[in-house]
Amino acid sequence: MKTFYVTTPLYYINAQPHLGHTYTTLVADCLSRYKRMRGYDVCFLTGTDEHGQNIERAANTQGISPKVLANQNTEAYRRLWSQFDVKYDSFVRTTDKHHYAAASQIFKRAFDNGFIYKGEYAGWYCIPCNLFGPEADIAPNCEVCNRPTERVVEESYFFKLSAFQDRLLDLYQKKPDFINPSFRRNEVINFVSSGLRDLSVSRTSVTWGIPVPLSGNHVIYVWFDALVGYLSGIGFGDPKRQEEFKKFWPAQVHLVGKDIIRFHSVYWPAFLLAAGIEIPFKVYAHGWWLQDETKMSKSRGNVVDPVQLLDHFGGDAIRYFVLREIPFGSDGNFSYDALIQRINSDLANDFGNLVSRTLKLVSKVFGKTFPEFSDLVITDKERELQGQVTLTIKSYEEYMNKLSFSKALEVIWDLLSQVNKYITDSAPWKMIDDESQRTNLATILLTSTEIIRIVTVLLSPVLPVSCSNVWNQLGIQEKLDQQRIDELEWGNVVGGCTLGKIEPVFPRLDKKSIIKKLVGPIGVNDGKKEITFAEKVQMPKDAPPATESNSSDVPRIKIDDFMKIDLRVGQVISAEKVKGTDRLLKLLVDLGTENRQIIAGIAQSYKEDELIGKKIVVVFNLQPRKMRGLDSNGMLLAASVGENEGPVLATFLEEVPNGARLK
Ligand code: ME8
Repeated sequence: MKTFYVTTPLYYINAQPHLGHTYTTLVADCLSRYKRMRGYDVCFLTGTDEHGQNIERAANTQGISPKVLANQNTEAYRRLWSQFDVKYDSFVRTTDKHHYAAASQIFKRAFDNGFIYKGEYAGWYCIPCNLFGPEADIAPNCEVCNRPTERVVEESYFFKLSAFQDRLLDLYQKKPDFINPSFRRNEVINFVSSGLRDLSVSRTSVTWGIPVPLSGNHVIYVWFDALVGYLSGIGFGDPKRQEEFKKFWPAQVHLVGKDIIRFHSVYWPAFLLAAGIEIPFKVYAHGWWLQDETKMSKSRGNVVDPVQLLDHFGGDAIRYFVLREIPFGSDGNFSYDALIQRINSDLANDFGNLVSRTLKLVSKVFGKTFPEFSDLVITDKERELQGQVTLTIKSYEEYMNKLSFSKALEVIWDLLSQVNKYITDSAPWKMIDDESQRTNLATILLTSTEIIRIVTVLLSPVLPVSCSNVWNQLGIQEKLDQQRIDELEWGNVVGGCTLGKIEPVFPRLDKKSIIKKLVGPIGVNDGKKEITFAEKVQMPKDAPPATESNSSDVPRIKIDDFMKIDLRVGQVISAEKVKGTDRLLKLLVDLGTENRQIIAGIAQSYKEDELIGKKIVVVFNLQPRKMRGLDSNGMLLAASVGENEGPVLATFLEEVPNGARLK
């Protein structure tokens, strides 16, 4: 049996999963269901990346151990995948015991083969992305997330990435299919051609990680650790699972977002080559889901919450939307308008309505059981549709094999539109009472039902729950997930089957009422552009003049400068006096995606109890600093109103979600 091994990234657990993570996982689920239906022995791996400084810090702030935090947060991912009916075969956590063994082994192999040496790292580091920054005198912002990097000077093991430049270029040359989509290949080739620096692959200032097998006080660099998850998740490092590893490695495809293509197409093959392990066949980097044209990400606070999408629209509709709406590989803007439009038009009208009007007519004319007709009148119209079905299956497979999900769905919808037209043109409902039209009527209904059967099989990787519902309505005894797409062909399969309960598969949504419900929990407006902070908080007409200086004296900054400051809504969870000071309070603030400790000089104006629950404005991307020996991670905004008065906190007149960005 042919095998197929597909992976998603192992997601960081420092925040809740959002639509972006959900997207990659849904794609992997759809692809692996499709491959199973093509007869492959599939392994679909997902998991969580649980080590690193950001987790260590978040746990410290919350006063719990990193492992406890990891246990809590990895559950959010598992729960979400089960709610979306995602059927993965392996879920790897980088804190799994056998993963420790695997990562140590790969590190040791690379060392023994002469590709790891000891040195000192002095440079910049982005803690949330676990990415080293370029050489610079002042802290550069991270090239991936644009947040400020931090200075790191410490002893480190280095991986001789520079030794792999030629072998990597040779790989891209000999296996042009390794990096996908093809336009990403050139980016990677340019990066590698411009010269590779050796990579620091251990840290001494972090303790939450896998110990370097050669030295007690180093832990393995998080990316080295996490990438090995693709091996440990299928048994590498576990003597009892060697067969499984041999069966599935090398992976057919690593699905990733374009943000992490370099790690997968440069570092990962180099690590594998250094350890003497075969490299995967393909890395596919898809585009980003955007909100207001910027990447949806926890750090920007503009994420769409998949749990709320599930509550309002159901898993299948979301699966269909994300796969259909943007071509795999490109970026796309998320909008509720587009989502509701797809549900109502494609799912409820074109597919759902075809199923219910066909099956209702069948049951009205023939009762519960499809007759086994032998004397259908096949005309040119039916022959044309049969030909169309054959072509659709072929194109669908071609597109699915290329991971062009949107195109694969488009060809199915072309077929649906033809069969809908066929029914409308033939008007079978006019034939119900005319005995002389019985055979014609049967031909039309069986043709339509047959196409529904085939489309249901083709759509089942994308719409597993709804297709299984349609399958039950068709009353076919064989199981849907045992259907083989490559064996699908036209035939009177439904003859003799007894219909199940006929009910709408995709009820239409009332846009107005759904938007009304969404305004509350998800915080959207009616599909128009988001209301900006400036529009929301208008200055009253009789506002006093600015006290600091006249507006003409104040040097102006450009909007780009302002946009560098990331302001977020926070909510105070706890507050206590910093010992030995009159002015400072130690606050724990909920920022939606994380809780942070902030030391603020507001004790003169506010008692601790008064602050609990208060919504405030936090400078989110300020470098953490120490105040009176305590970590302060962010800053509150407050107005200074006079020399003898304490500061007045900026807050909100209306309810705002924690973590919302101010702009
Ligand atoms: O990078 N649009 O984890 P991560 C589309 N732990 N996809 C998105 C997205 C968006 N706006 N935002 C995130 C890591 N994703 C590492 C991976 S692998 C060995 C280690 C998806 O939690 C996309 O797949 O930051 C992206 O590459 C991944 O989530 C990043 O997840």
